[in-house]
Parts: sequence; C-alpha cells; structure tokens
Amino acid sequence: MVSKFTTFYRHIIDEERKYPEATGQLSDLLADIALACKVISLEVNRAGLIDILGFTGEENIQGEEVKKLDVYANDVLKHVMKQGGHICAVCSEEDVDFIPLEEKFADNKFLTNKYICHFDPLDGSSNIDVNVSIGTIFSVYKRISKSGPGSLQDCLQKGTEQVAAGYVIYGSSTVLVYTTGEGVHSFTLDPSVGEFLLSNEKINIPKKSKTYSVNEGNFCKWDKGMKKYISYLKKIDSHTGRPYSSRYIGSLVADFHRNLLYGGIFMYPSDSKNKKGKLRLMYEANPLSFIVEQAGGKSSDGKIRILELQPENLHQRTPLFIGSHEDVTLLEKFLVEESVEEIAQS
Ligand code: FDP
Repeated sequence: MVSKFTTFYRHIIDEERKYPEATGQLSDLLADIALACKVISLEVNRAGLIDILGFTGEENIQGEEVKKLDVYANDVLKHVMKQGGHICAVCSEEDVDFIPLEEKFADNKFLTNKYICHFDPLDGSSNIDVNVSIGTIFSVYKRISKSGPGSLQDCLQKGTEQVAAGYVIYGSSTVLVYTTGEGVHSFTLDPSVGEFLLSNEKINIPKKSKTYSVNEGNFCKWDKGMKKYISYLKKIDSHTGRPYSSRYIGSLVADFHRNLLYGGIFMYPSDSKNKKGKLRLMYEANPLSFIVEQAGGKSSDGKIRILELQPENLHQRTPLFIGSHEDVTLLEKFLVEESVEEIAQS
C-alpha cells in the first residue's frame, strides 16, 4: 500500500533527479506515452457504448471515419510520439516497417531525438470485442546512430539495451506499470482527475508460484519436454505445491500482470505448427522481460535469456516463458535436459 499521493509524472521526475546529467527527455517521453494511453483508455471504455467495434472505414454519426480500436490506438501513439520530438524512429506491431522521424529541436543542442520507441498498441486484440482486459506495451531504447532520422539498426537492438519499458492494462481500472531499470512501479488511473497515481512501488514477483498460464489447447502440438512439464504441474505433491492452478485469459498483458502480482509462469512455446512460437520479440517479449527481471523474475525462450536474443527483424517471433524465477528455471530443465524422467516422476 502506498500512502503518498504521487502522480506518474512526479515519480519519473523524482527518479530523473537522481541523475544530474539527465536532460528530462526520457521523462517527457514517458509522460507522452502515458498521455496517449489515457486517450486510448477513454476510447476502450467507450467502445461498448459507441458502435465502433469491428467497423473500420465506416462513418459515425458525426460523419467521421470510424476506426477499429487497434488502428485507433496505433494512430494515437504515433501522433503523440511525433509531436513530442524525442524519438528518431517509432516501431509498431501494427506497421510493417519502422517510421523514421525528423529532429524537432534541431536548434537546441540539449534536446535531440535520441530515443526509439516500440509499441504493441493494443495487445490481446482477439479480446477487444468481448470486454476482456487488453493493453498497450511499450519499450524505449537509445539510438545508436548520431543524428537525423533513425535507422533499422537503431530499431533492432537487444532487449538488454532498453532504457525503459512498461504496459498499460485496460481492465476493471486502467493501470500503468513501468521500469527504467530501478524497480517496477504501478500507477492506477484516477479518471476523475485524469492522473495515474502511484499504487504499488518496487513490485516483487513471488520467487515460486502455484499458477501456470498457457493455451493448453495446443498440447498435442508441443514437444516432449513441454508436455512433461505441464503433466508434472498437474500431479499432486504438497511438498512442491502441486497441482498448480491454471489461469489463461489469452491477453498477454492481463496474464502477465496477474502473474507479476500473485506469482505464476506464462508460457507460449514453439509447437509443430509455429516453430518460432507466436509472440513478438520486440513488441511483447522484450519489454515484459525487462519488467519481470526488474521485479526479480525470469524470462527465457527455453534456452536463452530473452533480453540477450539478437533481433534480426522487427516482427520476429520467439517462444516465451516468463514469470516466477524458480518456475522458469525448472521449465528450462524440462525443455533442455535429455533426461527429465527423474523430475517428471517426482
Ligand atoms: P491476440 O492473438 O488476441 O492478439 O500476441 C497476441 C496475443 O493475443 C497475446 O496477447 C496472447 O497472450 C496470445 O496472443 C493468445 O494467443 P492464443 O489465442 O493462441 O492463445
């Protein structure tokens, strides 16, 4: 519980003051993202009232073109990013290519477009029309190139290079979770004042959990190790807290958020159909991995730490195992080791 009345902007400014050399640009950028997400939140909340779901291209009663929510969210984020002037490129899960941006403050040597932003504007899109929690995921990198619009090389950096990451979940309330590498903090939107207020500081994910999240309908497509791990979690053993409970919303942000607070392991493995898994490295896996590690958890593609994967293209997919540290470590053993019979039998 937090007794202080701290807004998101106050929090990032306080963090920034710990670094005398900071120009304030990252704080401004994060504040811009929060602003865009407030606008998206409003539209998500209104989605059931106004008839905008699933009707891209049609006109509403004001004669304006109606957009699907994911298209709308993408447009809002890009618009706010362009206006802010702190980034040299924006990459979105909704767009095929990255969008290079010109310098806005070319005459000010202290303000440059030195950052890159990656967005999944509306994650969990298959849940949009049925009132299930969805979210926006973001991550921020520093550019590698010196000046001008950003390049593909700027956009394809390893997850270890992220300077900030977070997500906003549009659920029973709108919650923003972020890290700049100094712990994970969450803020709840108070719609009456229009501010994100600090609700949870320095979040720690439980080291071991009793919950797994996976689309078990894919069971027959998984490899042996994955099948054995899930079967292991379902066996009764009070010593190791089994059987685990199963919780799967099918909205990554929502599943991740629950596991972050209560403990859990989220899995989207590769399978016989999707050899590289389903989720996107740059837009989903990297930001959530930065957050989970900052909260004391772990994230892996089954063998390698997600943050150390070298991206080769913007929409690259990866298997993802993310959550409580001990659970991800045990899962890796099932996937990697030749002989898992011993653990599986125990
Ligand atoms: P969605 O297809 O609804 O957009 O990455 C997208 C994602 O949702 C994640 O949010 C979610 O965890 C996952 O895909 C769900 O995939 P399955 O429907 O295959 O379980």
